[in-house]
Amino acid sequence: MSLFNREEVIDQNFTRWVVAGEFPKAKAKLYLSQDNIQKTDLISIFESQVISRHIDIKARELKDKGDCFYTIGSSGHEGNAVFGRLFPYHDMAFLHYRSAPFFLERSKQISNSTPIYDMALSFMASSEDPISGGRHKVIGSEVLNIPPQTSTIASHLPKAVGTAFSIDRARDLALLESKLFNESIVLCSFGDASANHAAALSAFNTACWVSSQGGHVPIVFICEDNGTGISVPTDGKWIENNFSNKYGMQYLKADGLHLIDLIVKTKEAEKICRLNRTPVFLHMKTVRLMGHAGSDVEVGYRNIKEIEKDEANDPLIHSARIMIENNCLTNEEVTSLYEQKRAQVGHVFENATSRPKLKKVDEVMSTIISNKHVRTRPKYPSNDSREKIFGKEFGRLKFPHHMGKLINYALTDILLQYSNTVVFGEDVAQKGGVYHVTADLYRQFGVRRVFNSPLDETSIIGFGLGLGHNGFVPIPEIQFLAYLHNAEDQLRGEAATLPFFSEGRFTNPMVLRVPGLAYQKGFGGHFHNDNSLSIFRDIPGLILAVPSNGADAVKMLRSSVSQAYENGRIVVFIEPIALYMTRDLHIEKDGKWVNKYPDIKEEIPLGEFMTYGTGRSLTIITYGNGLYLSLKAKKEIESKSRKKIKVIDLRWLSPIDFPKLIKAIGSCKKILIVDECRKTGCHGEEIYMKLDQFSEHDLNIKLHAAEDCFIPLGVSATVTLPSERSILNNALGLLNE
Ligand SMILES: Cc1ncc(C[n+]2csc(CCOP(=O)(O)OP(=O)(O)O)c2C)c(N)n1
Repeated sequence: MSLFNREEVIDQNFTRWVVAGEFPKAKAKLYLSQDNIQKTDLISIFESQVISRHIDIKARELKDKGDCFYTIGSSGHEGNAVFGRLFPYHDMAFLHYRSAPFFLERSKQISNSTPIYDMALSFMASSEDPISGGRHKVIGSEVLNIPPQTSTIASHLPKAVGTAFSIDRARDLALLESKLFNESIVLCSFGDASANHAAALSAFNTACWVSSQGGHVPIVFICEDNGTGISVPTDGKWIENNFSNKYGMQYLKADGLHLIDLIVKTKEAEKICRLNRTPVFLHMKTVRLMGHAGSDVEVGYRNIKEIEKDEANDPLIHSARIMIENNCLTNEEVTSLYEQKRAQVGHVFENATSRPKLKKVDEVMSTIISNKHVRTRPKYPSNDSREKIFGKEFGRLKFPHHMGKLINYALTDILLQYSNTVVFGEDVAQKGGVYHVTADLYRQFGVRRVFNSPLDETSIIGFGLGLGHNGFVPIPEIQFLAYLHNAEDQLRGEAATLPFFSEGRFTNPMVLRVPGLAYQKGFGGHFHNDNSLSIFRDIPGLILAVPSNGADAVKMLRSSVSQAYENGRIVVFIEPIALYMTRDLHIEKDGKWVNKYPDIKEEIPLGEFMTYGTGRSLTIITYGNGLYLSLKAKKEIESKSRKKIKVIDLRWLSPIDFPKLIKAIGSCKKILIVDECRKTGCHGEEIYMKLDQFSEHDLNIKLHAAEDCFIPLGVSATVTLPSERSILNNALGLLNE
């Protein structure tokens, strides 16, 4: 037997010890009579544990042959089969990657399930894999209420909290779109090392924060503590010391090697959580067998004695002992079951090796934007109901207003039309947001629809994702663009990948409002004037909206919500702060930057841009503040050059319809891209590159973007940015070439 081939050692130990009746001692003597546990429960759980073990062994064998691609196993974590048995499948489960036993056991709750084959297809990355369609080895299932998770640790915790919160909120609002039952709870499992992660701490904190204020967050956090994170040990008492006294969350400890203890503690955790609707932390102590994952060689960092000690505490051997002690199975029946399941798994996995894979670019990419649950949007609200909700403001809709006010009106109509929308974020409720864009919404719609979040961006986006899992269309706000970076993994790692890895079975409908960009007058400073959108440039499937004026903002916000509602899309809606209160364009009191509130049916479809002017000497392509400044400069450019130009406002930075853009440029050969964001990584770079590549004409393109610098304070705040003057100079330069 090889020092490196621990699966063979573990496999042989099992049969040898069961035949010889040599079992490790239990920490506590517990019997079936405890808590009315049924033999059928134990046998079923044990069977799932055995199947999971054989899946690990077989997957490794197939990986060596090159048939199987990703083998992060569940060995040592077989205790989680208990959770699969005890929690009904309508409790949504956000799972740790070592949850095969859970999945196998939960599958038994529904008829006609084929979990071994489903998992085999996933291991083999076959296009027939019923969850990811061959895109990743994930544990997930729509019917079992298990959103698929890849292996970014802890990133699923914030959204699990959001889903937990959504359950009672959906009940209180009588939400028709709600997917979970009123009595449902949420499960969320993770490893001991993952419990240190900022995303995890954010989730625990938010769950407790909400709960301590009387809010309902029915979630069982399950920490599967195997004492190590890859090669870094977790101190034996760390998890208990850290979480046993957390305000707002009850802590329970269970022995992951002892099915009966685990069943008793799990039932207790479930009862507390389901009845009290409060968070519970269930700490399952266990071991990790066969190293971390496929290529990991545990002897490289762990003493062989320690490895053997864990192997002697194999949960399967403990479970076998419990089966025999409680007259559920005899020694022979245990070994016979073990071999039967080996044969079954072997057969199913071998069959799956020949199943088709994704081979073409289009096939792989077809699920980036996908949604299997298309909805038809609700009817427009009646004028009577609008009048009621707007109150005295209703009569003022016909007057011109600045962008901040118009977005506020649009949010009112949206909350009225879509009863599953909620607005939340830092200071958005009573205060109405830093810039009053959410003013009055709290009063109009109440705390259940408009609420303040804890000061934690990860939780805000995570909450949004979680609410989306249960029928809501969340409209969260990140207070300033710079702070989105604190939470960007929730967008790029979690939200954007979900339809891709689930073939649209799960989506993240959401409109994330983000006030941002620079040019705030008399108020510089980096964090309130962040001028970089590059984070959004490379996230496949994300919609990025940047309106430049109030009327556009209203119409684009409506399209954004309908994209989220009908198509399950994630939209990031950037609101240029500097233009919130802007009223005039050329001279004081010209009122050229205020608009009347657009008719309730008006929208701007995705990708549709706006052209100002018809000149062909020069085209300025821009967006946001860049449009405002370019239009300011346009008159002087035309009078100084005696040539006519046009200015294109992109409005949507993702997607950009390049064929249409090239058509709009027409025969014009000189292009000035005005991008208010930092040169490196700005959208202007992409526009430059694609125009150059796709246009049939030989274009003379210039990118005029902000310097690669942060925004300083006070009067220096605009020094590094494109200005009316610099746009004028660049335009004249191009026109004179
Ligand atoms: C955010 C993130 N950082 C690092 C990793 C790499 N990584 C994968 S698993 C793992 C250890 C996790 O340990 P633990 O949470 O204890 O779970 P276990 O694997 O022991 O079950 C690490 C560091 C990751 N997947 N995600």
